[in-house]
Amino acid sequence: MLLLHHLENSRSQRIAWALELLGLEYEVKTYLRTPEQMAPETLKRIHPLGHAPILEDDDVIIAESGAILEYLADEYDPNQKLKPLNKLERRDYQYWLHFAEGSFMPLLVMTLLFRKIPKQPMPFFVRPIAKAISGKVISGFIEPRLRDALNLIEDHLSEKHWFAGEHLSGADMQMSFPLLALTSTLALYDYPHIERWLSSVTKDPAYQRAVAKVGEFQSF
Ligand SMILES: N[C@@H](CCC(=O)N[C@@H](CS)C(=O)NCC(=O)O)C(=O)O
Repeated sequence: MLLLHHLENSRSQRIAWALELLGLEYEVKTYLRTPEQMAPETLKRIHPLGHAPILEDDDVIIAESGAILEYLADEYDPNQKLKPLNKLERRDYQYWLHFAEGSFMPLLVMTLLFRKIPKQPMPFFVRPIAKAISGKVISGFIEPRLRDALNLIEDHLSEKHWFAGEHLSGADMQMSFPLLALTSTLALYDYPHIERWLSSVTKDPAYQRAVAKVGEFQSF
């Protein structure tokens, strides 16, 4: 039996999308975030890091969304719904599958953390300094890299309908979380191909079924 350990408002949505696309039967166990927005300690009983998503397949436990997508593609994808169809698609599939968590998500997580720093409790005279340092890191380090990443994605999607080519794949699932998360804080008007791709994502029937089951991502 497939069991998706799902943390509310999180990356686990992409795994529900994959499970729906493959037409698999699965159950969802939903965990609520703590007041600090962390995963609850109970998730550590399933995997030592206690991060979502985690997929349980009888006695197999898999963490890391990219690894889960690869597992589903290896074990449950005889009709190549998640997998790339040819060698060329495979190159793009692998690149974007890894880029999503390896290069893109760290920029979003850093932005979130540096935005939070000046809001933490601290002596009043330290706050302007914390604000200035955080602002400098965001504008000097993170934002230029984020722009480069968005330009790279926009260029790619100006030539391909989906990340791996002309058909939906696990690479789109991996890229969906950071791009959906970004739309909650940044208008993507300057990136019409990313907007077009996001609209294809949200219209996908399997995506809609997944959202109906595990909820829509709210904000980052
Ligand atoms: N690279 C991992 C990241 C896992 C991760 O950080 N998940 C977040 C949810 S979006 C989480 O569990 N956060 C709660 C916490 O860190 O306490 C993946 O793609 O699965």
